[in-house]
Amino acid sequence: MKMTVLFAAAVLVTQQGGVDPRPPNAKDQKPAFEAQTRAPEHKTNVVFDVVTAVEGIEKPWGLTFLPSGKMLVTEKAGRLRVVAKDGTLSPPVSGLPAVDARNQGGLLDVVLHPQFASNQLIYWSFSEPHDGGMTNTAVARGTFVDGAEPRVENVQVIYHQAPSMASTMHYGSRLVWNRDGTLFVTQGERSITPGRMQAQQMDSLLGKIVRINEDGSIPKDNPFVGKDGVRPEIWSFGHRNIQSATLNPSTGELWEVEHGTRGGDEINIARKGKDYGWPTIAYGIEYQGGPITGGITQKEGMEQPVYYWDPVIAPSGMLFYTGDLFPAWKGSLFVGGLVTTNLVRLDVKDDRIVGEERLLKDVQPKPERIRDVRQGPDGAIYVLTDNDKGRILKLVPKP
Ligand SMILES: [Ca+2]
Repeated sequence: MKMTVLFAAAVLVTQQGGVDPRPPNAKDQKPAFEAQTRAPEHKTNVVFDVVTAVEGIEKPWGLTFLPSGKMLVTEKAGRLRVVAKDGTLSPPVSGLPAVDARNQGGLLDVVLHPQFASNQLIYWSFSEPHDGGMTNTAVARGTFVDGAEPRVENVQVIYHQAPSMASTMHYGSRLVWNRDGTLFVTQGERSITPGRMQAQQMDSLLGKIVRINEDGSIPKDNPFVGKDGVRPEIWSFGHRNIQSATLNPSTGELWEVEHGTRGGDEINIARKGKDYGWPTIAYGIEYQGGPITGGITQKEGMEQPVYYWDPVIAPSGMLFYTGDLFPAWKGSLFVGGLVTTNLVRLDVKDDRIVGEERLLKDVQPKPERIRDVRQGPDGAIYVLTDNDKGRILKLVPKP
């Protein structure tokens, strides 16, 4: 009996391919093109050490590097902290507006302005509280003042996702600077059905990636500027919940990974004015089982994901590696896995995924959900773990 089960499992893995031995949730769905899912496993066999750079950070969410060699790290509960080179955490940076930290909400991403060295501006995203438990994703900026009691000054909330919803889920959000100096804000559709149904509705900012200027104004060359009934902030639409995004350094395009339901996490290249399909088309099935919307995965006029996972990884954090410390990983795309508690490495060729590898599978103590992944100025890979006593792990080559 045991032999039979093992044999059956082995056959299944062979048929399905890819790194994940689990069967798909949507057994009858077919990818739109070869290797759109379950790309062949590609082990790079890079030998590296995992160093705990910092520990004791409560539910860290976003991480960025200051020119001084220090780091800024957000804690979901609403605290921003400065991490000294020796790993000590500052008191919370004062001056940030309140967040609604229920459920998936809180203080989320943090980035420096491209000219931070001269203007000391930092930007962060968060879930903004309103009366009656209504919330929305928002983006603020402020002048960062370091010191024994660090603070932000001249704080302005430059973007509010609208409408606010009575939901504590699917806020997105990552902040990514475009090469032209505009800022992409990736968002979610707030999970509840009335939110989900707005992801392709153009008078709503739910389920959209928006593109704004550094002061929150609208770039004149946004795709829907001047169109009646369409929010001019919109860059792309039909998204579910995007917690991973970065520019592809070789093309300058915005890559993102969004959470699907059971079996629909997907990588997209978010292009100007395009419709990414949610909730009309989707891979996977509903959480409670059964088809999503009409149960279709393709439709004319809607973009196909570059890649999808069924079962899901629950993605958060994203990085194209460009450093010199790991030559074998140059050009690799890294994505954090919350559910899979590992770091996903992908081989990218001509805007397609051609190989997959799972790293950090053996990091103790388990489980260590991966919330963010960044490249440090030293070329090391930094990983945030999503725990009450979260850590910043640093991947360095073994000496
Ligand atoms: Ca999609």
